[in-house]
Order: sequence, then structure tokens, then C-alpha cells
Amino acid sequence: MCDCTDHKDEIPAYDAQAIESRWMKAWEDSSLFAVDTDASKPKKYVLEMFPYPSGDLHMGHARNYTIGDAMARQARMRGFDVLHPIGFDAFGLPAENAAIKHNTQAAAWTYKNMEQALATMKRMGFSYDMDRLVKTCSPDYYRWGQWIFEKLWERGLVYRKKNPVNWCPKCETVLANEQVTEGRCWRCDSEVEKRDLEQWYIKITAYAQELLDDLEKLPGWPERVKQMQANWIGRSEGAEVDFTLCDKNGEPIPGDEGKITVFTTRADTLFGNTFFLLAPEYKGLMELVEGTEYEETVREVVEGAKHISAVERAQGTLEKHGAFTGRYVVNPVSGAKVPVWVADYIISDYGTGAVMAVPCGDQRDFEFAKKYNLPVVPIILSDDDPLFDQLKDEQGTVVTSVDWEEALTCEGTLVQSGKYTGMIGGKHSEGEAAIVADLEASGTGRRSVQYRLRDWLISRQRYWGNPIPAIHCERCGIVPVPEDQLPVMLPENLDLGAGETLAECRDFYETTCPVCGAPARRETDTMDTFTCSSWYYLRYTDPHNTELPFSKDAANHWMPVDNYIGGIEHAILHLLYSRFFTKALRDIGLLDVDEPFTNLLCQGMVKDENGDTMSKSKGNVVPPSSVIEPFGADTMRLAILFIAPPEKDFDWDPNAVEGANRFIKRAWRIVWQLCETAGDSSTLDKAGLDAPALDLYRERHRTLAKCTDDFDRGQFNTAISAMMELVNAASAYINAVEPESRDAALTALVAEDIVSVLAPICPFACEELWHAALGRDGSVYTAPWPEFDVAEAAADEVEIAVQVLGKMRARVMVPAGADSAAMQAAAESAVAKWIDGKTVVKAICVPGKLVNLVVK
Ligand code: ANZ
Ligand code: ZN
Repeated sequence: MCDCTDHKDEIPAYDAQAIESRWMKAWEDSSLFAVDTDASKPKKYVLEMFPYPSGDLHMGHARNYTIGDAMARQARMRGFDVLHPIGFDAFGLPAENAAIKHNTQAAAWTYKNMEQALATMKRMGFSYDMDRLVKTCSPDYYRWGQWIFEKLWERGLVYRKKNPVNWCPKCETVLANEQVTEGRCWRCDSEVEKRDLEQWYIKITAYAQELLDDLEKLPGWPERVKQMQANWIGRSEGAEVDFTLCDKNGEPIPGDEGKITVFTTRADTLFGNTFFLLAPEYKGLMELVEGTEYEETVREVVEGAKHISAVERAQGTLEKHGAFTGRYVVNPVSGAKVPVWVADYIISDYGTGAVMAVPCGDQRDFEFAKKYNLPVVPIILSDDDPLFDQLKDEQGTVVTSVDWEEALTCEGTLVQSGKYTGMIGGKHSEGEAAIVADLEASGTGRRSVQYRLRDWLISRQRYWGNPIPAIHCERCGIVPVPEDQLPVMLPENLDLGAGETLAECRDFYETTCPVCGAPARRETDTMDTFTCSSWYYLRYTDPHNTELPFSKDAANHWMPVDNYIGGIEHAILHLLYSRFFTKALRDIGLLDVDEPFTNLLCQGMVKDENGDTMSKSKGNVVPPSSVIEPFGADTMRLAILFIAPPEKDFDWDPNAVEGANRFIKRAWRIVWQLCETAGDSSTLDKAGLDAPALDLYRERHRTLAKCTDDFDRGQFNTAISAMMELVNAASAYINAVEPESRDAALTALVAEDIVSVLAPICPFACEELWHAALGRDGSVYTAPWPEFDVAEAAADEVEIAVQVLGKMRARVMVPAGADSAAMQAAAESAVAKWIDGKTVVKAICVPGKLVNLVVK
């Protein structure tokens, strides 16, 4: 382990705590991490997803920010003008709940946590431009969130709607669809209810197609994230088909009054439609059954469905419930009269909320038909189906039931389908196209595209959020708060502990109408905090602007973010909302980019030693302080980056921490030893290097090339391996060569190399070495990245094997790149005694490896 004992006493001990506290202060005093906005340098915007200040930072944060920080520091050294900011997603329910519990203010709790997190960030050596700190709960930030809301409103992208919404009884607020998982609140896990409430929406669906199309502009995003976004947007091509509702006596109701439309992706299956389904929330459903014997059972289904979220219905895995309404509809193509049922797997706000059920082709309908004994008419078959030969030419219905285990959801041949019999059926099939064409011709159907994506419900009946800047006036309706009166300040004196809400806070809601001056009521809903995190990365480009959320110049200069780093849990919501905001703000004229984040890195999770997720309730959390206190932040950073590639999960490993610490100490000692004989690296003369020096020289070029390439790919673990190899090569040189004989320029160069490449990862130790060991001024963070040349790594000579008649006889050095003739000549002289007196009839040469001489 020890490389040199004679000089050990002269080398200062590696005292992590002393070094780290010294440089922490020095960096802060010199504002080292501010951007330099040097027009001659290319820009690089490196950003980690900002945290919610719920307490001190945990390992997940430490990993996220260490990755970003290594990128930012290295980019700076490679000549980029780097923007690397941080902030806090500071509004949200946990603060409010903590305030209620401890009878304090949400603001106080939040600011205290932010201070603590900031101290830890500083302790970790993160190179943030603190002048750009953004806290979303501060009025100079949320003012602009309100301003943006009003701009979206002006453009028709904000509206109010009364709708059945997800209501969490515990959080006492409405939730977006995305915030309900398996029927439960994403935050508190309570079962979510449906309530009919008037709420504020943002029309993200206006951008559905662009949000989908532009995923193609993001080659720097993980495929799976793009896939998740595409699925979430859920574009679906199909057709609308008009059915005719019958009255209570079974007579078709003529005209528009009787028209009832479905959305289907499988118009080809119209002949297999054996019943018709309505969502429990379908408008007018209860009127259909009012006063009939069906009212009771239909009502039960409607009530039961209130506890099932749209997401669960879409998954279709729950037991299905339904009831007959007593009514029938007429199928426009087959002319069949089929019963109308209500079913709880039909989503009210997708398509039309009405579905033509085709149990032979749709698995959900199949299961429903089995459960309620409804007919399954086979109208699509695969060629190997036992029924195929019997039905392949059949145009009318002759078989009305099957003994199938499941529906045929893939392509097949249409049978029992009138003139469409024999055509291929399936999504986007020949049969589908033919039927839709006929529906369009007869006016009973039309092409239609649907999206799963819903408008974004943004109002929350909670206190700790950005107030929606609107006023309700009895005469004028709902009007925006005039721009010069923004921000609507969130009051800070609510008695949350006693359950006071904004809706009960007179000082807040009593106001006058900005249009007519009459007494009016201020809106008391606040915005979903996802609105705050949808544009913070833009505010960082111009954080002190008092005229606009940010200037167009600043945004255009810095955007898009070059490297965005965060957890996979944000793959859908945060990223989709941010992409939407960027596009909407572009259309308002605030900036010119289409997409906010060029490269996205989703870092893996840090699990405990046994591979379990760390959580407070399990008591297996490893706090960053448990590493920083004994070993220092550099060890923490190195360990995090060395254990695994950034995108992979890893299990926490205390041995890795000790290993990281040992490596830092070793690198520390080697640099000091190199410095003992170091001269001026710029005078390096390759021709004057002896063999051990040449080895080190080549190794230096090789490892730097590898390390740099790994940095470019974000593979810090292998970059660190390359650094270790460089340190090993330096150590070998020191051990092999007495100090007097070492090359002064080379030792200086390699000392600088080690310090420079390790600096993005272990900035404190490297800054100390830069000054104390190398005697340099300025900061290693602003020093240039070492130059290297892969060609220089190649050795001048290679050793080849020489065989005579296939038998290994000698090894000989030949110039690298020697041709066959040169190889043969060298080989022959090396094995002279074995070929003496014989003739070489043939020489088989493998360049760089071997020569086999065939002799007679
Ligand atoms: C008949 C049919 C036959 C269907 C068949 C499918 C297979 P995607 O692809 O997700 O867009 N559907 C339409 N609206 C619905 C709603 N509000 N709730 C639940 N299901 C609904 O799915 C479109 C298909 O889902 C539509 O095509 C419809 O069933 C159903 F062999 O119509 B299909
Ligand atoms: Zn008014």
C-alpha cells in the first residue's frame, strides 16, 4: 500500500475536515461559482431537479447533486461558461401539515428546512451560483407564476369546469388524475372519492400532438421516459360511430335526439357488437332509467364507481360491475338492436363515454359478457381457428356463442360481417378502413383521433401554494387581478393549527372588483405546486428580473438545459408539464426554444445494504452526515460516483466508502511525492525520457483519453477507474526511479493531471493540492482540463513471438507498425541458431503479434 517510506514525514497528512472547511469558505468568499457570461465561450446549462425542502438532504439528493456537480465542474474546466443553479420547490402540503401539527407557520417550517439543506449542499462542495437561488414560495417568484397564469388565461389556455373530480378526504383537496395511484392519494394513500366540483384547468391538451411529436427531438432522453410520455399522451386513431337510441318501448328515436355516439379504434368489428356500454357518469344516464325497475341496480353501479379512478379503469384489471338500463340502441351498420348497460370500466371523459362492446375482440368486453351472460358473436378469426372453415365465407350471423377463454385482440379475418367478410380486421386494417369509408359516406361515422391526456386540473383547496389571481364579482363574473396588483400575496398569519383555511380568511378574500369596484370575493384556491416547478429553470436564467419572469435574451442564451438530472419518478408529470410550459411560453413570445431539456439523466436509487429502499419508517436511512463527519465530503462524492453508473440503482456499501477514502489518501500522497521532484511541466521533452518515464508518459495519455471520454458519457465510475490507473502508473514510476533520476517536467505534468481530473469529483482535496502541493494560484476549478493525445499512448515498439516450424523459440522487439519484411528480418536474427544452415521457405507474419518461420 505504501509507495514510499523515505519521504513520508514531509508529506502533510490528509485532513479532510480542515481542508474542506477552509475551501468551503474561500469559494463562498470569492463567488467562484457565478457564471462568467463570457461571449467567447460556449454555454453549458447543467441542472439538477430542485428539491422539496422537507428536511435535510438524503442519499438520493446527495447522489443527484453529486452527479450534476461533477458534470458542471468538469464542463467549466473544459472551457464552457457554465450555469449551475439551485433552488427549492417550496410550496406544498407537507409544510402545511407540519405547521398544523406543531401549531406554527408553514413558511417558518419551510425556511428552516431550506437553510438546513443549503448548509448541507455547501458542505458537499456543490458549485451552485448562489446569486441565482430561487425559492418558489417567495413573492418575487410566485408573482411571475401568477403572471404566467394570467397570460395563459388570456390565450384561452385556462378555464373553469364543473366535473367529477378526485377528492382526497384526508388532504381535503382535489387531486389531478396523475396524483391518484390505484385509487389512492399519491401523498397520503387515502382512498380517493369523486366529487362534482367547479375547478380551474390548464388546457395542456391543446399541445397534445406537439408534446407527442417533439419527443423525436429528444435523442438525449432515455427511451423508457419517452415511451412513458407517449403512453401518457396516449394518441389513438379511430372513428366515431353514431348509434340510435330506442325509447322505452324499443322504438328508435329519430333525429339528433336519438343519436348516441361511440369512439372506436375497431370499426371493423361493428358486426360483433352485442351490447352497448355507458360510463357511470354518462350525462343523462339516470334519466334513461328513472322510475323504471332498472333504476335501483344502475344507481348501485354508479355509486360504486365513485371509488374507482380513471387510471384504474384504464388499466382494466379490477372486477367489472354493470347493470342493464332496460334500453336498446340500433347498430348503424348491422342494424342489430343491442341492450344498453352501464359499466364501471368505461371512462366518462375518454372518447364519448359510450362504447360499442365487442366481446369477441376486446378482452374487457369479453370478461363483462362472461360475467353477465351476454352473447359473444365471433366475427373475427385466426386462420387456425376450428370455426374458420365453417365461417370464412359467412356474411350473416350463424354462430352466436363461443367456448373461447379470451378475446381475439390481434389481427384476423372478418367473418359473419356482411360484405366485409373475408377482409383483414384489426387496428388500422383493411376492414376498418372499408367500414369507416362507408360510415363517412352514409353520414353515420367519421375519422377521429383521441388522446388519453386530460386537461390539467390545477386548483387546490389548500393554503401553502401560489394563490390563483382571480376575483369573483357578482356583476362581472370571474376576472383576473390586474397585472400591476400582482402578486396576490399569500397571507402568513393564518391559524392553521385551528384549521383556518384561505376560504375562511376574511382579510384575504374580501376585496373589490377591479372592473366595477363593487365588493367582491377573491379566489381562495391555490395552484398545484407542479405549476411552480414547470418554469423555475427559466427563472434561473434571469432570477432578479422585476419586469418579466425572465428576459427573452437570457432565456435564449441559456436554454435549453444541456444536462438535466433527476429521478425517474418525474418521468411523466414534471417533465410533461415543463415541456408544455416551455411551448406555451414560447407561443406567448417569451423565448424561442421548443424543448426545455436536451439531455436527461435519470439517476438510479440508493438502496440500503440489503437492497431495500431507504425510508424513515423502515429505519434504514443512511444520512449523508454519517459519511461526511468521519471521512469528509470528497469521500462521500467519490464513493457515490464510483459504486455504480449514475443511471443504475445501487445498494449502499460502507466498504466502498472506506475504499474511496483510501484512494483519496493514496492520490494525495502520490501527488505530493511527484511534487518533490517537479519542475516545469511545459518543458517536457519526450525524446529525453528514459524507459520508465516513457511508460508513465504513455499511460498518462491513455488514461486521460479514457477518463475524458467516460466523463462525456456521464460514466463517472469508469472515469474514476482510469484515474486510479493513472495514480498506479505514477506510483510505479516513483517506486522504480530514485528521486534524483526522475524527470522533473514529467512529474510536474502528471501531478497536475491527477489533481485536475480528480477535481470535479473530489474538489476540496484537489483544490488543496493545487495550492499546497503544486503551488499554483487561482482555482483548479477554473484551470483547463489536461490536454492529451491518444496517439501518444501507443508504444514505439512491440514485442512479437517468433516460432520456427510452429515451435515457440524467441521473443523480439520490433518497431510498432513494422511491415512483414521487417518483422521477418528481426525474427530471423532472433532465432539464428535454430535456422542455421537451413533455408527459410516461408514466413507467416501476424502484425504486432508473431512470425512463424517455415524452414527446410
Ligand atoms: C370496439 C372495439 C372492438 C374496441 C374491439 C376495441 C376492440 P384506445 O386504443 O385506448 O383508444 N373505448 C372507447 N371509449 C372508451 C371509454 N370511454 N372507456 C373505456 N373504453 C373505451 O381504446 C379504444 C377502444 O376502447 C375503443 O375501441 C373502445 O372499444 C374502447 F375488438 O370499440 B373499441
Ligand atoms: Zn365586478
